[in-house]
Amino acid sequence: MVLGCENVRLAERRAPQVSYRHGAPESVLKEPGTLAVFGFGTGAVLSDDPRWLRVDLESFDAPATLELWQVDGPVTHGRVGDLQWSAGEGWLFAAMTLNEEVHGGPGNTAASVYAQLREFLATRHERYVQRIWNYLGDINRGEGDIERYKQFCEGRAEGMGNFFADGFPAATAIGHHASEPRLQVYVLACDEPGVRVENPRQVSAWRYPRQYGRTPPSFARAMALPGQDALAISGTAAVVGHASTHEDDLLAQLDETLVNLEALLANAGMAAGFDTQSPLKAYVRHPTDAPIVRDFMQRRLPGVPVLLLHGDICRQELLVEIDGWRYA
Ligand code: 3EB
Repeated sequence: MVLGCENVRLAERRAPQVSYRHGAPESVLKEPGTLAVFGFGTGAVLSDDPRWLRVDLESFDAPATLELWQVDGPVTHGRVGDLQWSAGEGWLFAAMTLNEEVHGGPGNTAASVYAQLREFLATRHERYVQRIWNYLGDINRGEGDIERYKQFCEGRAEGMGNFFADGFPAATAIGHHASEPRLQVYVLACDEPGVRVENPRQVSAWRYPRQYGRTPPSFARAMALPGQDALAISGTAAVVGHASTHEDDLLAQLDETLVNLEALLANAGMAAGFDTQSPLKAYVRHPTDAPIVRDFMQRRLPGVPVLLLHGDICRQELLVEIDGWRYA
């Protein structure tokens, strides 16, 4: 008997497919292989499904866009305390949304979220965190070391403990404008480690000098996912070396950000450019800048799916930040 392809199929790792779509969350959640579905802002529905997350950032897009993470097999899901999770094909989604009023400010809340995530991950095969998103309110409030972002960085590092001793995952940290002071953190993890990628144009965040806070930010610039078929790109802004560039110049910041993104792709050994399979997010500080950012992205990255979100970047002088995915 000749073995068919299905009999000799190699257990090859495939990254979750990330895409944007218009539609009803309930129908997307019914599709096989749906690991996670994200809605954005107050207009998004609430659902008890642990795979559904309403993100505290408003979208500039109408009609509202959903973000989907899909894997090639069955998905299980559940809740543990304040944590929601789903898993399938070696991949894991987990999310926590905690109210800072209950947990004592951005630092303590971050420490609590990260400690709980770490404890949960220790119970799972999928304990290799690839990518983390952090959304907190009023991210730039407070001067110097007490700026809320810097408090968050301290609490995050404390909550992480030595869990990321081998290196930090890729990440994004953005300020939201929700009425409640919620900290939202969600992760993509896998049962195999990925490969961290830094940007040769930028000082690694964990080596930022003292002026950016007592505890430098804990993230890698990107992560090549296990299977090497996708790059998860961290929040990327107009930072060169460790310094912000082009203060108050939106278009120059966008140009510099694209140069940074291309440098990351090159350093990951990937071909240049983004395409219809590379969903990106652009976080825009001032709503009045949104049409300019949309126009820039359409001109410079034609055909690339871009979700425009209202979010504050963690340095006051930065007006825009981009993150996303690039498939090989
Ligand atoms: C920067 O390059 C911009 O604290 O997790 C980007 C991505 C930024 C992630 C984080 C912060 C974080 O430093 C800020």
